[in-house]
Amino acid sequence: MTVSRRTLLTSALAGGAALATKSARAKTPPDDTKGGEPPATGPHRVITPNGSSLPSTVKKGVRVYHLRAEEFDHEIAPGLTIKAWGYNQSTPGPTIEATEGEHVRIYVTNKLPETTTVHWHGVFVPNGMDGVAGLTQEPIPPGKTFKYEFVFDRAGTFMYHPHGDEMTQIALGMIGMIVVHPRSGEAARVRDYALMTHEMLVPIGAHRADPLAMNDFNVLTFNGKSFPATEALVAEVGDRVRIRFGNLGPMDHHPIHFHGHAFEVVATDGGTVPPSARVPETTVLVPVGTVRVIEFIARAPGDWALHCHMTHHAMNQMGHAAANLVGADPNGLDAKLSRVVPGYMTMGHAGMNEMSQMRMPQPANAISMLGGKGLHGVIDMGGMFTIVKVRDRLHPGADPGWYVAPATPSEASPSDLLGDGITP
Ligand SMILES: [Cu+2]
Repeated sequence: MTVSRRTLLTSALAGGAALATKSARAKTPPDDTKGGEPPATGPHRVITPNGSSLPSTVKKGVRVYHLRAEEFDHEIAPGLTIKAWGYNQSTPGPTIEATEGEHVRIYVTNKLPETTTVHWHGVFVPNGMDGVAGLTQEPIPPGKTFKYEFVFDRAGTFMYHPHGDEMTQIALGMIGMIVVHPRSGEAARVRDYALMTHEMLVPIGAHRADPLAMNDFNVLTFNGKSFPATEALVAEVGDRVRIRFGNLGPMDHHPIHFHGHAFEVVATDGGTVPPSARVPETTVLVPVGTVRVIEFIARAPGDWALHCHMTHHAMNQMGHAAANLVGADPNGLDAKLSRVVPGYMTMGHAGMNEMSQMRMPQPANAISMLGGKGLHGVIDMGGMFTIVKVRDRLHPGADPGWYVAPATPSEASPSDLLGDGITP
């Protein structure tokens, strides 16, 4: 589990960038097409762990973007690479960032074998730009490039996805987030993160998610990655941290739980939650088709888990059809099967933790029970699980490593037990 250099650098810069851009907002952005090649740039202030923001250029006061809908190889975690559909070789697609009031033009090139569209979920667009195949537009044929044009008339967190054969296209990974920054800037320095949840059913050994799946999803992701491939989020004690959760998975709502802190839901894809309506939470339910934006102050140093609280959503590619062996005595079975399968050992009779500990040989292209390595041994979590690394001070460019706690649980001594009247 490492934090990439890029994440740390962008995290460290995020606060400063938010302040620096504060004064330069209300005017039309300068036309960066003058003087040769336009720089690939944009109002990048959100960190998309394991992802990126979509580059843009400004032409005559209009911010211009280009999305390419296409198939590509995508690694969920080391050991599992799938044929995904997404945008610009990425699932989720790159985060689209803009500033409130900006006029934008978004080109969409369809490199898929079937038609597609893009719907701007939560954005108030003119009806003709709403991206619903058949209802508001002709679908984009394979090989063609269509353009969408509208104004981001309010700040907020929104999403984008196809609205034509969405069952197939979303199932294979066609989702993305939109962040529109307020023209007035941020009231305070904030570490701003975007995390999209997704779920797929990838049969063991297969290279493609099953678009017909309605349950038994076995690949659960934050920004297209399953733990231990999820990049950690970082913050310094005292920092205001914002996490924008978006769920464009096919079926499941995700109760996302954060350790060691309480937070408030400050916004949804519908707008800002009035302060009087906010309540302290440690888990936020992010239903399908919604955004939930949380904010908290990083209160204590540590490696704090952030994960879906549905236990099957924080694991990797378990076969849900496996027999329940918890509590079974497999000794006789092991002995008999060892005659035909040397070294055979029934797994799972003392719970599932042993399976991540043993590092069982895997079938090709599968991450069943892939766990992470932690300071105290194997982390037998997977799927929709990541870590928020809070430190007193972060050093830009340096991996914060594992947090070494001053105290962890240790075995009780006989005098502890006696003194406190505990009989094991
Ligand atoms: Cu979940």
